Amino acid sequence: SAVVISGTGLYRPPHTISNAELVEAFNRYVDLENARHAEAIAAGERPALAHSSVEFIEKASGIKQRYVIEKSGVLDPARMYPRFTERPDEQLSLMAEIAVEAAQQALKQAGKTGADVDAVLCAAANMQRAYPAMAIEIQQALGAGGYGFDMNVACSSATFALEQAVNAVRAGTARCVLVVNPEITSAHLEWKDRDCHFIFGDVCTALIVERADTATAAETWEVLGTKLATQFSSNIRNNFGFMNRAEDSSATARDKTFRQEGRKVFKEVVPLAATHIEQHLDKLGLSPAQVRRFWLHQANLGMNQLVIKKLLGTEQAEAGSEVAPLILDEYANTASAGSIIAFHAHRQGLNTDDLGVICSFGAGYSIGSVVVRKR
Ligand code: CO8
Repeated sequence: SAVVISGTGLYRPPHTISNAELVEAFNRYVDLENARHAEAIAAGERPALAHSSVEFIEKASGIKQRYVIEKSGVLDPARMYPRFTERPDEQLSLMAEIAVEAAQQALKQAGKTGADVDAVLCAAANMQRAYPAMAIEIQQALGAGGYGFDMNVACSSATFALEQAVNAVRAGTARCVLVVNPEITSAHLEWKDRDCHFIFGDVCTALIVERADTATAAETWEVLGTKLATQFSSNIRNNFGFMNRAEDSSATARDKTFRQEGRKVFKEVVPLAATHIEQHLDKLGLSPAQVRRFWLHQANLGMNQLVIKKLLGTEQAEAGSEVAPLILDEYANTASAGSIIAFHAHRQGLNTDDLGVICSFGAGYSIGSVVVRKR
């Protein structure tokens, strides 16, 4: 029997930060820092920090706002990161809480309950803790059976998890798999760095994967194939980890949060992603022109435009149009959740047998594509 995606869910945090709000707080931080170090700056011992700008952000990225779970800490120029309260071990953790919300929506869409789930894959660019696995906490909160585990392939966590889910169902080791992507990017973004402070937003997505003959949802998407690839690069990197203490390095040092060589990433990843999709489709006997919709990773508008141009040629529709819907203007980059938000929010208007491609690309580098057909 075919393996299908039978439900999707989306947890959207309660707060938005517009580019104007973000830049205002950032510039206040810059002014405070420059005043604090005025002497060293005047003596040429330290470079002055530069202001950010709304125009730059929109032009360079296409991002207009982002959702965050906690806003006041991010916009506090004396802090510049969210304010979360540590929870006791007995309380559901924040990452599990947003995963459960997204999961419940996906289950509802699939016509299932937590008890139907027998595998939970929590796939995200960062985990709240090392263990016990977030997935096992989510499994318990939903009343699911079977097993759960966490996996991290940065921006490609969701597509890589989808392949694991499809394989588990195909092999019969699970009947109904929940994939969740809780991305609390606000906690590991460097909000004090103008090169990247605008890039990320918080969100959680969820997917239900099962066999077509167990699916009861009105709308299901057959997974025709998955293709994963990785190629090592330090151009996107976060050195935060359990070795920091033993290495006597500061957990607050710049290299312990997100950093990247944005230009290099742009240049290197666009051709990788386009070629990856082309080769995947070719292996399935398909061509890009036969695909009705591309749900691409949401990092940068220009990047998606180039990927689509390479796939479809210049006269064809652009990214941001119906063929490659854009959600990053509203959500910013949500790491692994981006292409799944696009799939969740923009799959209307497709008919039975229409083809689509979900594709992620990002840190690692990692690229994952999933070719689906509407049933
Ligand atoms: N305001 C004003 N000016 C700015 C700002 C700002 N905020 N930031 C930079 N500038 C300046 C620069 O200093 C530079 O000045 P100069 O020319 O004098 O040196 C000038 O503007 C141009 O800067 P850039 O060359 O950096 O600008 P780009 O046009 O390349 O745009 C981008 C920067 C938007 C970052 C772009 O390069 C990009 O989007 N690249 C692709 C990046 C990408 O897709 N990365 C994927 C990362 S996500 C991922 O894989 C998941 C990781 C795990 C999640 C982590 C969660 C926290």
